[in-house]
Amino acid sequence: MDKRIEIVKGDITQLNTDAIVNAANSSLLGGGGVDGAIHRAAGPGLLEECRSLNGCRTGEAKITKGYSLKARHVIHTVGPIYRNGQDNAILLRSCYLRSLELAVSNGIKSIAFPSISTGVYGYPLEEAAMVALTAVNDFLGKDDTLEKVVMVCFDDRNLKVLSTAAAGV
Ligand code: AR6
Repeated sequence: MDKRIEIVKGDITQLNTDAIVNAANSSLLGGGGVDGAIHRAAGPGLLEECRSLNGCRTGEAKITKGYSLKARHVIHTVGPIYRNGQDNAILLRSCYLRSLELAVSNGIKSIAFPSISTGVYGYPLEEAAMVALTAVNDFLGKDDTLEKVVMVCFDDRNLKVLSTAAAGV
């Protein structure tokens, strides 16, 4: 696995990477989980800017400023709602790749991701961890501008699953 990938336990709203990624919904107008936490920590300016973006499709990403966050930018991506018979992995991989592309095109050097889709959207954590790490690792294999990609785990189980998956990437 690329040495620029770090797996940490914590609250993504507290990180001081150049950008943090939000696991949003297609409205981009806020919600629960990490989305709610990011909007609360960033303050009302974030929602105001999000209103001007006209939403975001599943698997795509949009960038805003970070407002009261330590991070200068928030990259909002919309993970798939996990369903049988849907290309869940392709959509989830796309969230990571589109977010990293946006980061690079905006001169961002460090970025932090939550475990997209693994909360309300029901993506099994083990499967999601493998998709996430593989996508980030593949991207970094072709990029020499990003300096750090932090995979933020909110709880012990998430940390254990991601660490185990990392051993196989
Ligand atoms: N820092 C890091 N990770 C967190 C934090 C935090 N502060 N809070 C939660 N997590 P979820 P989804 C983890 O449900 O499944 C929202 O309502 C959490 O433990 O936030 O992509 C949106 O508006 C889990 O591992 O996002 C959408 O409607 C991970 O973040 C919908 O939920 C993702 O859980 C998106 O669902």
